[in-house]
Amino acid sequence: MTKKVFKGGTIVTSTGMYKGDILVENEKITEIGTNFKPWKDEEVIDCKGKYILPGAIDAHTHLAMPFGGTISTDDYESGTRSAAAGGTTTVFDFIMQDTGETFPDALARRDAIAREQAVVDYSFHLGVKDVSNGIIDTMEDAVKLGVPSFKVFMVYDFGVTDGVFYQVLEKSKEIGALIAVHAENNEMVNMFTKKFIAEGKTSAWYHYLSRPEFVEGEADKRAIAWAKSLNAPLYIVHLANKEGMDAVIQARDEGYPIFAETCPQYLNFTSDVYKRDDARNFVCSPPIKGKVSQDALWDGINKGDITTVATDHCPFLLSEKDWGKDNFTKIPNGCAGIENMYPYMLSQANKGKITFSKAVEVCATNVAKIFGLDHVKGAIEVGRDADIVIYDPKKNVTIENRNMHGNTDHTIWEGVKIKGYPVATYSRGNLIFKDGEFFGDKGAGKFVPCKPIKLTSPELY
Ligand code: DUC
Ligand code: ZN
Ligand code: ZN
Repeated sequence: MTKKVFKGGTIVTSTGMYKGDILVENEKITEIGTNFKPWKDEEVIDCKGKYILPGAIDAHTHLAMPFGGTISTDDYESGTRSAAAGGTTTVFDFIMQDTGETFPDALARRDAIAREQAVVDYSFHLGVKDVSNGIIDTMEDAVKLGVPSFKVFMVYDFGVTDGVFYQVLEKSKEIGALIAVHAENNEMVNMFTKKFIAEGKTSAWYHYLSRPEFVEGEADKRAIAWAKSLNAPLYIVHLANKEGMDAVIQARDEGYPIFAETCPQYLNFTSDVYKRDDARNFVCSPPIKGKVSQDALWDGINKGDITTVATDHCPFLLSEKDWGKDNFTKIPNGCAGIENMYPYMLSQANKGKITFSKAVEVCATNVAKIFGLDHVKGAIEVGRDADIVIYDPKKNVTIENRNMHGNTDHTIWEGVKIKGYPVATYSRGNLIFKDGEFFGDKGAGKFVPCKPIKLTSPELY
């Protein structure tokens, strides 16, 4: 690869912004300085007036996932292409373990597909379904293979019992793993759902009402209580409610290694969307909550109590969403977001809601730290992969699905105005996206093995 120099831009880190030139050789950042003089064989990329950011790391996606009677619309190719177009250069996908399957087997099964398709680098979390017959011990083998994070669901037919959740939390401490949890109270969801359907209350508004704020908050508190009792680290995915946020803050103030992720859909929309004609397109779980929760999430981001922002990207086609137009239980749960997260968070920075450094911290740097890939990803630093995004703070974009790069036929982000936009994306120094055009290659993305995870305090070193 020719040497590349990114010249004259403003580099954004999780702690500040400064003017600097970046030298990239053999896929890595090898030097950062000022006023680099021309060598003779390098390509110079003029970044004057632009910001240079680390590519985002989306810690939460469901690509080609069998769910809700179908398969989520984006596979590893279209999902990672869409990611690249929005400045995301590493994607974590959730692997759903089959019953009886060991964790290394589940990993091999999905990696065989991702390896052929991904256009940006990727890693995995392993979804836990079955730990019987010694399968729990194979968690350690997955850690050794570079996948030290596991997810348990407290809801859905593939959710685990409280006992299994506790067992894997206990195991995680021993083997250097982190347990992520989808926290909602399953019994309550089932009870409300049955009641509303019996009463003929079938619109998408009742999806929201069947999972009211406390249904998530109560489950967050239970999950935190178990993690605290073991002093095990815990990562709450897609936190959307204030009660849970308060419980996370309290646990962190007490010194426990409890971490929370939220998603852009919870930051930009409120439960009012479930009253719209297209409400079913917003159906995801946990559902989008009210304004009080939304404010608490922004506050959590600004105060550092929310550690990461990720998408929960899990799109379905309009025709599939329509299955539930007369019965909310038939709507496949999930929305697209992989291309929108970084532009949205950076736009919020550009509008003054957060700092640019905060956007970089929660979308890239913290994700790399928490999941054990900060030796290669998550920051513009010498020695790390040259996953670089050039951002134009003056380019304004109104999101339209026809300009997105995934396989989905609609987006909940349609019409949302974004102030400033990523204009070029480099994956390990290779240009893969520029000014609306995609240049990446199917299969060019590589699996990134993560280091074992030992989080003993709420601080990320
Ligand atoms: N929630 C969703 O909305 N989709 C995918 C899985 C999940 O937990
Ligand atoms: Zn979930
Ligand atoms: Zn999810």
